[in-house]
Amino acid sequence: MSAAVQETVATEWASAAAASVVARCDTLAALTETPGRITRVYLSPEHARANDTVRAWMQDAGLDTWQDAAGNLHGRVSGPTPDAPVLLLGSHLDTVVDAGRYDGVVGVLMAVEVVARLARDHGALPFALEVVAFSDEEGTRFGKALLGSSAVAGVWDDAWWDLCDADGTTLRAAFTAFGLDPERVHDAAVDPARLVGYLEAHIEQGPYLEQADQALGLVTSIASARRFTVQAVGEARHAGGTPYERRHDALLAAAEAALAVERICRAEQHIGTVGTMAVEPGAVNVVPGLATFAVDLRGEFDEGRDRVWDAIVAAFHEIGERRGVVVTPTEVHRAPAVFCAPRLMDAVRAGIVATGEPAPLELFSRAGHDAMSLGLVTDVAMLFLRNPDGISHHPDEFVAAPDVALGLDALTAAVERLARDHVPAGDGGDA
Ligand code: HGY
Ligand code: MN
Ligand code: MN
Repeated sequence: MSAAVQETVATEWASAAAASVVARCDTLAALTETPGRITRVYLSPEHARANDTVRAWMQDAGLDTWQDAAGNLHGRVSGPTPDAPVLLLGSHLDTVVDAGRYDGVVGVLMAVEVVARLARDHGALPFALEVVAFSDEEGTRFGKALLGSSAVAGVWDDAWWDLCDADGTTLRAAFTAFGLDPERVHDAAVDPARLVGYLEAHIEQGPYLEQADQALGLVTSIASARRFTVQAVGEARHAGGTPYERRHDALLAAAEAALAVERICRAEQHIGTVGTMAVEPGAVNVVPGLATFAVDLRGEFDEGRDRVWDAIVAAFHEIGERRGVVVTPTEVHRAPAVFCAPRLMDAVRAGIVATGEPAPLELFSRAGHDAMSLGLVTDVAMLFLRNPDGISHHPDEFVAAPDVALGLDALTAAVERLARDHVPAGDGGDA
């Protein structure tokens, strides 16, 4: 993939740091459960190895490190006093199945570089800087996304312990096997009163920065999301002897339902995807009796998302009635739209402009991010990096090192701006 045409030139530090970030993304790409593909899920041996690898890099950079009670990795540079407020930066180290190598990872590694530079070159900032490498943003293993950042945000729900992975292992069992204590998970929660806010750099996972010929973008809000597992229960029958009028074909009902998701979402300018489908009994000469599929639904606002979901459920009901198949959705994940904080957006926008880039494209993130969890308890903002052709959740996912370099300069300048404008809590500030 050719690097994007770059007008603005990053600093020498940023160019060197970007080369290291990209090389380290390659190193982490090798920590996978499936050689030749990148798959690294929550509470897996690969999760542990990724934490070990990034912990060493954090320590080399002079950060104090620890793993929290939910398996997230933290690296911190202290503030002027032990009770100084904390600015969080970071992203996630887990991946989808057969993932790209930059989703989440590049944001974690950029945060480490920026924090190390500011600690080295800046002396005491008015707040501590803490990088969080979240352990489960995707929800690949247990279906529920944002588990790691939910724990840090203090919104972990103990009802999740019975979630199961594809092998039937519960979240509780996997947690314990990883060496974590389920009874202590709530210890991972930060005190929102001590937070200055949360900044996350991430690839766009969409085509709009490339279309605008811009290296960096500013996120306005993050998609409102809901995820469902849907069961279509029909009747397994002989593929030869069963006339069509006597069939209750679960696969065909599910197929119609998947097309209904696309039709309704396109008509309503929302985003719905059926990403998995399993059929039973799964024999060439048996009419399928059971189909199980997943729906990922997103929108800019919660109200619109929920209205679209109601229309989808009505379509499922009509299909089921007509085919004599019972179609039952079960919600497994819900995250409200999160709106970035103007105060932090101003800092990120100023950071981008300080690199010499024009005022950035401001866009709504169709992808979910850990900032959705943190946005429940503190101010958040996100810096997007140009992601050629918007390819993501795919091995061809790419980000050009010069764009990473500009992102490093912009993120550094954004933190410097927050430091300059920081008003201590006692003087009317908010952290
Ligand atoms: O699914 C998403 O939007 C994110 O990549 N987890
Ligand atoms: Mn992702
Ligand atoms: Mn991501």
